[in-house]
Amino acid sequence: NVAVRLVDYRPADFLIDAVALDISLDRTASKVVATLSLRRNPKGAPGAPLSLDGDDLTLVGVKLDGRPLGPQDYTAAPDHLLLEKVPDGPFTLEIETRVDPSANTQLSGLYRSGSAYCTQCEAEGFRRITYFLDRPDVLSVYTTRVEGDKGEAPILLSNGNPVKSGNLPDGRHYAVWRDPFPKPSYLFALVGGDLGALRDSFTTMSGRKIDLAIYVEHGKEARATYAMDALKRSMRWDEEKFGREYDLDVFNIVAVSDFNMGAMENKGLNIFNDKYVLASPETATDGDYAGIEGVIAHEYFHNWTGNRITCRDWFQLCLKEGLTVFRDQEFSADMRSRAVERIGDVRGLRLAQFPEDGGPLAHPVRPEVYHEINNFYTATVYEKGAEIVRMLRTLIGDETFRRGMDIYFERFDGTAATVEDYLSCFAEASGRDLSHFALWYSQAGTPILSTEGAYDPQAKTFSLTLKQHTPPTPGQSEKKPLVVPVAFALFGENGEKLELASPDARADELARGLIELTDAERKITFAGVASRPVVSALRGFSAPVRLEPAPESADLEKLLACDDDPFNRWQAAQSLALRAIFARVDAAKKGAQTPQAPGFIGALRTILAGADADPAFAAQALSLPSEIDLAREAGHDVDPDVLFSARYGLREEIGRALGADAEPIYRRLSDAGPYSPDAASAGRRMLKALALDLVAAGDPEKGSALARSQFAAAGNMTDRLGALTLLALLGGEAREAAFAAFYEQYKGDALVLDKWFSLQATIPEPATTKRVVDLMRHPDFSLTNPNRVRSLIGAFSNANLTGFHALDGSGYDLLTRIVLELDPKNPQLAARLLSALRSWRTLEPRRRGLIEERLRHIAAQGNLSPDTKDIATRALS
Ligand code: BAL
Ligand code: ZN
Repeated sequence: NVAVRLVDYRPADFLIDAVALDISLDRTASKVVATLSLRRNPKGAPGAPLSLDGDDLTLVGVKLDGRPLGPQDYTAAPDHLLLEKVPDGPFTLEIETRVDPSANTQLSGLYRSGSAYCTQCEAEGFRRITYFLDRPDVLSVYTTRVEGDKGEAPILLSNGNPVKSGNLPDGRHYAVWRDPFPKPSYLFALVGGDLGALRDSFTTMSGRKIDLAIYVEHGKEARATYAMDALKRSMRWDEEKFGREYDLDVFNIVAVSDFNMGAMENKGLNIFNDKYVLASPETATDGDYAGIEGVIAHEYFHNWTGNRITCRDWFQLCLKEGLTVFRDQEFSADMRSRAVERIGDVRGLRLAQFPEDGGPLAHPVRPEVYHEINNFYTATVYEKGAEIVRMLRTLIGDETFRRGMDIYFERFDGTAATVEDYLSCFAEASGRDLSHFALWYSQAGTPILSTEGAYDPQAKTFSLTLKQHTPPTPGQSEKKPLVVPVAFALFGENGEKLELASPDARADELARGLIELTDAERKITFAGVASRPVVSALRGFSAPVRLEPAPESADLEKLLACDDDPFNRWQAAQSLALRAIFARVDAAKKGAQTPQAPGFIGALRTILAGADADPAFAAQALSLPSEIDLAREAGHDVDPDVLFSARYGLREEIGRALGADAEPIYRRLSDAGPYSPDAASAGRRMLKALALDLVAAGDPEKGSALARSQFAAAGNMTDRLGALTLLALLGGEAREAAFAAFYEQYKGDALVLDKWFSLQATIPEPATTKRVVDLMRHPDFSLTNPNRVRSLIGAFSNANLTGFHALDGSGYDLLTRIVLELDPKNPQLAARLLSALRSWRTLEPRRRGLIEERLRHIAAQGNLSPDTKDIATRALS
């Protein structure tokens, strides 16, 4: 693939005002007739030929203003249709193509999932249905007639409102849909199938009644109840928080089981991976419920941030994705515990985005070049993109942020916008120059923030020096200081929060406890400080940076006890845990005696004692950083086995000390009533699982007995899977028996079986590679279903640090084999799996060498897809 560059952006030479699609569904030869109302774009190149995008298309015929064209009038290939001469005035072009949905294993364009027909057009799937100007800045009004067999596809859906439907000869029927809102082709969708529906309605703030439906496999309608509830809450929330009302008469969601992404925001017809729709207490965990709520909200919120205002080009992807992630995070924070939500979001950012930013795949939130756009649906664009929006709100304040959003909706509705357009609204609302802030969009890499305090007991002053620097990333060796909002507070000897007075900070900075660091360094001297204070910096994780080094342990223990910012209380516990684990790592490397961590364990005991006040928070604070967290924090020469031993050892030390305190908590929480997915109940279950883990860490036999009875008696999937997770770790006969029983119970349920595959793939022991290989031969394993592939291979390579990185290279061989086998079938999925190797340079030399060999082997394959080639090449760069 050639490089596409932001600087090369040019408006399209033609506009397509209206599209009339007539699609006749057939399993192997669906007929597509697209009638495009075209005219020259006044902003395009005068006299330019008409060049339409295609991908794997079979052309049947072309008509211009109703007149059939001959081959002398155009050049056609599977990937383009070129008309050198077209009228200067408006004209229509009718294009007939054939597509084979059954052969479409890429799951992009029109394909089959089970017995249903469905589409996925973002980013460039529409060109696999018809020739088109398949770019997000060409906005058209669509009318879609879908025709299908009445038995095979009684449900025929597309974007917009239903216009008419009727019967046809030969057992066929049709439906016509019209979407009055101009949209880019990537938002087109179509579904045909025999599906059940859960129906409801929503009355908007102006009193319009919207018909809602969620289409699922027959018999699973009840499992969409929670998704429907989340949808209605999302609709209300967007009205209340952003003044955004829904605009069509219907809103449809369809759940399919074969889907590359989580879900897709097609106008009025969201198509979802069924993982983010279907839930019942017996089949879904609390995490699944939270995921459904978040993704339903995310796709719904796209109606305004993404659909009504879309992106000018794919470089602006964060404009819709970062903003919409921010909106769904805020929604979940309002629906659940704000503090726990923030902790979860930051954990997610550190898990997925920090490694991206710190490795060879690093790219700015708004990239400047790509070879394959599908590889830029990344944690950087999404999650760091959301953090930028959050920082903007932090800097200008909630009210001004809302005013800026209002301006954005007002001014750019119906357009394809840019990051500059977006920022201009907030510059106007706040009166601030945001040009320096905008650097967050173009500079890659995670900044490192350090704080240094100096107390002067004579002068009663405390000087705080903040410094920032960003390590180089591929293609960006020189980094500039960014605008970093540092939320902070000082705590006195008795844990009291100090009033802030300093000539070195603006009054509003002192009043808000928010320092704006805009240079590489800033020193602020606070006056009237009676004793050496403790600094709580980066409260609420006010910027996506690494704070290094963490405060001294005594200060962390104090923050854990007195900080009124729950995020930083949690962070203090994490930092103490990291210190205790890395002390063990250092001792192991030197062959020294294993250090104990009495201070840390004392702090955990206090959290456990007060856990009832906020069980979800306590569970988060008591959870040790994962091995993946440890590898990231170590940053170089990572030996997964050493990290595993150190973490496991500390877990045992904590278990021996706190198991007796944890057991009564576990028993008390086991008496919960019927399952409810609400956040408070989920928090209690989270604490219960944590308490059980503590008991098992100190006394594995007792833990195993409790886990076995919980597994057998569980009334919901959260408890059952929690018990199975512990049994999987403890090993032995009990583990195998539990896995067998679980399979027997759920063998007909794909989403639950995904959990069964995943959990086995993440057992941290050398035999797991063989288990994964065996599971690939299991009758329920299939390379054609992305959820199944992710559940086994994705989980193994991303979430099993010791197993995947086994020193014999067997994990790397397995991934290489699967990526190469999958690549011709589903390149997006293959490329995504391969990106598990993105942090290879942080490993110790032997593993680094093994991975490099495999990456070079993959990159050298002659017929690699652009997707996989791009990841392999960049990973080696
Ligand atoms: N636009 C792709 C799926 C999503 O981010 O909502
Ligand atoms: Zn999105």
